[in-house]
Amino acid sequence: MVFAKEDVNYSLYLVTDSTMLPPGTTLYSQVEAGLKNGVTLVQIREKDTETGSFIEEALDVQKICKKYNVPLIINDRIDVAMAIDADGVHVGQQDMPIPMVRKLLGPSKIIGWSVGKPSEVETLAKWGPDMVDYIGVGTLFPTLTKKNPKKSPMGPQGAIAVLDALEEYKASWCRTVGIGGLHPDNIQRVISQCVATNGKRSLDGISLVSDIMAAPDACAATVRLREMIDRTKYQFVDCELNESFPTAVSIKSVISQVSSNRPLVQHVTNKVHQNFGANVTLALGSSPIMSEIQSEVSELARIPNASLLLNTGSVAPIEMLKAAINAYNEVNRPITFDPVGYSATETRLCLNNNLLTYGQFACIKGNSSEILFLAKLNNDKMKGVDAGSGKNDDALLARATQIVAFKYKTIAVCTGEHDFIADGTFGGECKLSSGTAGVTAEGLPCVMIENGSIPIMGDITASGCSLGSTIASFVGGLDPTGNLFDAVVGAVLLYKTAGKLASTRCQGSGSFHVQLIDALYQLFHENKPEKWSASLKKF
Ligand code: 3NM
Ligand code: MG
Repeated sequence: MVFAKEDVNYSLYLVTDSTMLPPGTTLYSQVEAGLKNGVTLVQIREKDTETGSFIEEALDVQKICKKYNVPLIINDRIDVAMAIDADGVHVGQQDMPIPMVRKLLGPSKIIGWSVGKPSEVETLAKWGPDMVDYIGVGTLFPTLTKKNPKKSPMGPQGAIAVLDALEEYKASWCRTVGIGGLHPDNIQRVISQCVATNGKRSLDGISLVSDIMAAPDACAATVRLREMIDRTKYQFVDCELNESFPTAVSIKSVISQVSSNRPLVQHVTNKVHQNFGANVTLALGSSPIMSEIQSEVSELARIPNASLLLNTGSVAPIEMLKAAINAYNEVNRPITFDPVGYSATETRLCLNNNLLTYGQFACIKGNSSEILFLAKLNNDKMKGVDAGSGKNDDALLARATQIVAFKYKTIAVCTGEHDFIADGTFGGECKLSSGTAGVTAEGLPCVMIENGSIPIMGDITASGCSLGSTIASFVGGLDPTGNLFDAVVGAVLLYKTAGKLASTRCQGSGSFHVQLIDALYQLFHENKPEKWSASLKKF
């Protein structure tokens, strides 16, 4: 095959294994099913096959690859690769040294190397651009495919370290594929999270064995993978920081948009919040729907101005939550995420982390303890800083909010005595899969709402959760050109002002409940943010 090495498409790289074929399939039928549906590169990997049979098999696979104009790589066996004139080889750390492989194969063949740590990148960088063309970065997750694993799973953080090393050692020529335990339930997060810290490179592709080779329907499996990879494709966006801060005028405009767009706010939330959250949503001219039915999430997400509130105090099954995230992300409708009790138990930590890596959120809202945990600032510095304590370290909370905004490319909200809101979306431009050039967390716009605490808020149920309903209404009601930061800041300001107003009008916690809804209704319909008591300070 004649092809230019730099044109090789690494996006979906199939590695074969003839020991896991389901009944009724052959190595060839599985490879062809893959090629027909979007596999862009094939590697024959046979660990227990005699040379003669290996060559026969390789020649047959080569014919299929040629039909689809896709390069064929041979694992480990340089002799086999040379004998059949394959397009390249892939070798591991314990196999033939790369300079020898290159000498045998010549300059035009593709050479791939298995890499698990930054020091190996340093080595390949020293060799320069004529040696290694791509690396298999792994093992990412546990896998049963590799019979004698020598490495333990590195996770996305390990892959990021390898990508950072490629940047550090300036190995710009070297392409990358992730490998090991990759399946549809983790591929999106792998693609979107495995990005060098400077935002300048991501994985060039996904490499896998069992998800296609062991699939009873390899066509369907490949279509699914292809669609997922194309949808999550990383783009390097040289984001410019948007320095415009919300004002009474911009918030007024948000409220007008919400009024005329009347968003549908799907709540997946805890039982205690359901009724109050529905009433808060109605007070804001929006329609609540409290649905946890997995089969209808796609339809709901497609309703004009749909918005999803995911509050993980809920008991909805994880599959439903993932389906909902997927459905809203797919049509680019906003999700407000409220990781209730983020790290209170192992179960919640695991659930919330799983969801956080699964999709893109317009807003992540938490109390100070949740946000500090999310920002991983929950060490000694955190002592004395929790949702209830009066004296919070403003600088620390602002920093944590910025880190969460940056890390998840979202609008992060940290509630407490003072509220902090940071914009990690670069004016709504930046997607999870986008790079952020030289911008760091500290550089993100951040505001503080100084209104003092409203103690009676803590005496009713679901007051924090209903701020989530308010944010979800506002982000759902925005026009397509509307500004997310304005919407979230507007929602928090409105909620705080309403809380203050209600606390002066009520006679106790029972009437506070009622007064809060009245105040939200009144302030929303009056739409005079210039008069609100809660005020904004740039941080
Ligand atoms: N190499 P599956 S992991 C062939 O870490 C291979 O270098 C790995 O199989 C490495 O997609 C692996 O079925 C097996 O998990 C990947
Ligand atoms: Mg090997």
